[in-house]
Amino acid sequence: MADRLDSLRHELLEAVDHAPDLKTLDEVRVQALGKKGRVTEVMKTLGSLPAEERKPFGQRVNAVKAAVEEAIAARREVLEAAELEAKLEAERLDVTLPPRPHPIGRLHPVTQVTEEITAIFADMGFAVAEGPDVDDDFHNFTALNFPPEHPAREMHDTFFIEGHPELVLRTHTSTVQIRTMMAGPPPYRIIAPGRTFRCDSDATHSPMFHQVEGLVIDRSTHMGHLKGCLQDFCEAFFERDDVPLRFRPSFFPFTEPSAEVDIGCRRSKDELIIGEGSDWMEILGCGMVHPAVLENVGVDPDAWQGFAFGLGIDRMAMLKYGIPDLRTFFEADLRWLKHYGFAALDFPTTFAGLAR
Ligand code: 2U9
Repeated sequence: MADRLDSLRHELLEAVDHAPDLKTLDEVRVQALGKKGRVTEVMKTLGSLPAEERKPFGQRVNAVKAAVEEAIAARREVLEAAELEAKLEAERLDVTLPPRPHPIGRLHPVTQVTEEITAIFADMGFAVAEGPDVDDDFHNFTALNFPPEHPAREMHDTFFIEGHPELVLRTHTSTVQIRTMMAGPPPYRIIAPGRTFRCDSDATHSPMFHQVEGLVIDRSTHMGHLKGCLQDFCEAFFERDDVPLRFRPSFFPFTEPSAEVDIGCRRSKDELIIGEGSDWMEILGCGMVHPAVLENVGVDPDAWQGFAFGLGIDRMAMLKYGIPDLRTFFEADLRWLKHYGFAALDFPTTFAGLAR
């Protein structure tokens, strides 16, 4: 009997050590230790032995069982490591490979135009700043000099967060300028591109849309700098010299004086040409930052001044690339994206061309 037990132990340990993979190892485990396994079967013979032999024999069978269990655990560790190694080897990714010559993915026009606008302002020395889509009443309204009863604060214009009456989906990216100014001392020269939200939906309004806003604050920046900056921007963006711009007086709570900017254009039956002709079209808003706003963020309005502007990215994309319906922007239609999308990896630069 003792010999049989020794050879069983030897046989089982051999099988464990030679199991080529985890599946075979598990089969060996079942054959050895399962309900009808070899060790289990030997254990069942215990009852038929004379009483004095039961204890020592039982101890020896248990020792075989423990040795097999230990060998299985050790072998499992080795096999698991080998399987992981093989998997890593098979799924190896060379991130230094060049891109496919004809990538099928396209950039959404909103992404393209955001990158174009960013490239132009980056060349003028603006940094890009970002902030959260969900912000509070203070950053979205109060700090920007909106009076408490201002209609923009109403339920039908602004999305509020259920259960959090002080939180809103930002209605403009001006929240980012407020955060930037509160985070450190002037001067500031930033643009803030990003998603914005207003309770409005028709052919020309989407409840989610995109804006770029800009802010320049230093000791002596004036309205002339604002006009020059926006003139240069429009010429770079529409890729032509001498675009006619018209500044019309307007009103925003956060700027004083404020202006809306029209660009010269020609409207014919089924065409719109930007940058020439005798018609006008509104493209952006701007003004000198209201002293009350500077005060609200702890910047001394007697020492610092400057301008801000805002424009709608979606609308700029429609104008520049002749996309007729805003609603198609967010339908995630692959045929639309194939038609209006842009090649990835062709980064817009002001020297090599914005869109290719
Ligand atoms: C601070 C101070 C002033 C940002 C400005 C506009 C004018 C403007 C609209 C353009 C089209 C929004 O997307 S749109 O509907 N924006 O007309 N935005 S001045 O002024 C600021 C911003 C931040 C601290």
